[in-house]
Amino acid sequence: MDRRAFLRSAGTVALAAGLAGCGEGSGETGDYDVGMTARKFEPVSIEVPPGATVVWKNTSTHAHTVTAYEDAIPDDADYWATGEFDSQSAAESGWLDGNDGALYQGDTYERTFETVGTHDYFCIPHEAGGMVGAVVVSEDATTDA
Ligand SMILES: [Cu+2]
Repeated sequence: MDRRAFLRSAGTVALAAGLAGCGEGSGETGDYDVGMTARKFEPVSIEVPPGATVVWKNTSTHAHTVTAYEDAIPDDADYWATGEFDSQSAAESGWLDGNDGALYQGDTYERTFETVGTHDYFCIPHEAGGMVGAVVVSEDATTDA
């Protein structure tokens, strides 16, 4: 099988799996909370109650990261990022070294948020293009993620 035929059949499998996933009742927003277009998190900001798990999904064909701003998360919150890095500088180095922490098309990342406050984050390769987002953890949040 040549590469193109392989990609075509792989795409078909992915699509079939996606359709099979529909209707299994994981909520009104489908199987994720925050999608990623070519250059943007969608929605940019999401508000959740403490203890909620937020699921990101790369809904584009571009590689992205979900990387917390070390200085823009609550002081008592643990650092978080795709690739499970423990600091922003480690995440940025990992990306430069070999795209560590990348989410490719269809990949998901999830994180449970316990600490009330605003957790700002960005996508390493697209930060300059404005690909940033926020998880706002609030006791007043009415919708569970
Ligand atoms: Cu990106």
